[in-house]
Amino acid sequence: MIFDEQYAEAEALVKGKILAERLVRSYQTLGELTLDFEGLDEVTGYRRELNLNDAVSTVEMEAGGNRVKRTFFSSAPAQAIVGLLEADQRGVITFEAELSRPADAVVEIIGGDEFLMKGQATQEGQFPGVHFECRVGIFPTNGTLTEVNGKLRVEGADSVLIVVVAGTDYQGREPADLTERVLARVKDVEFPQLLKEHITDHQSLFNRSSLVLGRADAAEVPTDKRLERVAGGIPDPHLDALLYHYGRYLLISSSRPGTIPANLQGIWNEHIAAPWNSDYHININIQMNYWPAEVTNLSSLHEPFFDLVEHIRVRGRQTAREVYNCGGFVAHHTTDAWWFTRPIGEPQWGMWVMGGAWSTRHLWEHYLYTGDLEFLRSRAWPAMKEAAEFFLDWLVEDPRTGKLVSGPSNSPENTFFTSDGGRAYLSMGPSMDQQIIWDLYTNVLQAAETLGLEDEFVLRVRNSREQLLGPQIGSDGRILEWPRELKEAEPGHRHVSHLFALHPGNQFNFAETPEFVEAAKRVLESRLSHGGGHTGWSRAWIINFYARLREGEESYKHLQLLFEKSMWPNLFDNHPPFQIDGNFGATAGIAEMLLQSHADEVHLVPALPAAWNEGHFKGLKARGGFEVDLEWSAGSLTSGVLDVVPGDFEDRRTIRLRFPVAQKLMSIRSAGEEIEFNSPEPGLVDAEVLEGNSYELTFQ
Ligand code: FUC
Repeated sequence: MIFDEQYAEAEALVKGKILAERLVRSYQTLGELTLDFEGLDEVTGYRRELNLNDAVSTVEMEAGGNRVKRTFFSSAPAQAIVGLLEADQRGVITFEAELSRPADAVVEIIGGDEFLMKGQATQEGQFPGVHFECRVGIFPTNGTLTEVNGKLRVEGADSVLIVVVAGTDYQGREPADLTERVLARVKDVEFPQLLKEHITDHQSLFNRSSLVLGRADAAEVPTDKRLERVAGGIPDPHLDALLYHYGRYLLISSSRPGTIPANLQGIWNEHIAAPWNSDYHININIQMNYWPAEVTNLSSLHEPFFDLVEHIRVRGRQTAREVYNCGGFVAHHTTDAWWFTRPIGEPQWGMWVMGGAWSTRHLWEHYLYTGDLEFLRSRAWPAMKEAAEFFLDWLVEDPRTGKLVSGPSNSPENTFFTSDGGRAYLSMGPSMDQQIIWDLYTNVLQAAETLGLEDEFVLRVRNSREQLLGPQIGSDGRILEWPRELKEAEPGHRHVSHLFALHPGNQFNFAETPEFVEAAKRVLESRLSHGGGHTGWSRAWIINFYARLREGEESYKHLQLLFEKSMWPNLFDNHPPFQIDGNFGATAGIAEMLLQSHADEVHLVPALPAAWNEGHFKGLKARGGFEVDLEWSAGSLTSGVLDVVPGDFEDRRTIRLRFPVAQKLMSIRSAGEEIEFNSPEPGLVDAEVLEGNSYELTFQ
């Protein structure tokens, strides 16, 4: 029907025969702990801080002649949220504590100093979900602790330790056992010890990379004021670097191995029925969450996303068979902690079979950065192979051209006008599908070569890739979003799906496909001139696109617009509402402006804006097993360090370095010895380097 332009009929059929009802179960907040203080009527010198180096939050103020301090942190080693309330005089801390939840919970006080909350999550009384349990210990030093109307009242304490622990029976865990054990252990450890363990753990990840821009004293100004200034056109490079570090802090705090991945709100969802269920949208959002993982040196935090891919493979295999009679596995535009893979909702978003395939590229990227052959063999390859198997069955020949196309499918959430003036979503061969499949096939072929595999499957992938409908450029010089030139109903749409091949893919690149790079730029100009980039994550993607186009000033402009239009005063990204993908996307974008490695070369400062004229970074990762530190001044590189990190790459590897053409690489030294290198053209150097060695670079 779609080949015959019977769009409305095709959509009705898809709705009636393919799309299921909404299946998503909301990720919910656990509850709320309220501390209602007395003696704080007149407060001066209020200061609230989140220290990213320590991952410790403090509040300080003067109240009633006292200096009051509250310290809170969420500790991975202790598996608890720990707080300490202090004052500089003894016996002055008085407050009432209450633990509550809007639904599905019972709270009691046990042992005189502990809240115990128990319940089972539901969605308005239906769909019983996990059982949960939360314990909050209130442990004052001196003073009194009494129970008043279901609250705990602390009076005249010197200091108070607060410990929050929680657990659920998700995946067969035992919440009661867990919370009791954790709380008993934590309350016997001294606060300084808990703090030290927490900081050591956090810094083992956080300190792997750093970025210094602007002046440190900029941080004296409160963040809300800094945002106002940026909105008023005054750049604050130190804030740009802060956003980089904040994204890493957020990933460290929401995505540890063994947990489920960071969702639409990371873990910071405050609702029972959250916007978009605080779920796992796999039509860009979760991928964006994990864009910074490898490049900013937090590879291990990528794990929960790999686990998600393994989970959706199980049900996705069944979906592929039952819904489409295809092999392999398939997942659609969204999933949740129960890993459903069926197409749901409306054709505009639901009829899209690419969610699983796009996710598998993250496993491949992990290999490219780490060189972990065992990971490639045992985890990445099976997932990529199974994703590709689906498309070998799914693709059909376009009767007009003989090309293989994917469909019926949407170009995520965008609409086009049909020739009779109607609106439609579904086409055969929307560009994003074609690009994701090309990307998957290409990665599969490279992985097969690396693993020395050559069989019937590899041959079929190679042939299918040959026959795949490729990118097309329209009469106005833009990459087409759909398989034929169709007028967009929303020309400023937030998804810029047809530029997947520019970023995060690499099918469009300066060396091999300059005409597509140029046509991609036209797409961005058009989208933006119609109001594109209006959601936080969309803006963050644009920062990345312009970085790939090597246009630092444009990337920077959109970074500033992100601050201006799409950010809360605590620097949470605002879709609106709060949605964390824009934070992670911005962190990745900043990294992409400073270092790229998607085109078989390590490109130093590919998109450095004038506002970042002075600066240095440490610990950014490049594909092929490299770690890079760089320093620049007056907009020119001065020096750097290239570490050739251990992995299963070749011990002796050739690296191609690209840097601004106006500059010259003067020397590469390892252990004081000069290394010879070739410079095929200005701004390009080829050198042979050895695994395990560290190389100092000097520029002029
Ligand atoms: C995608 C986007 C929306 C939103 C939702 C959670 O579908 O189109 O803007 O971010 O995910």
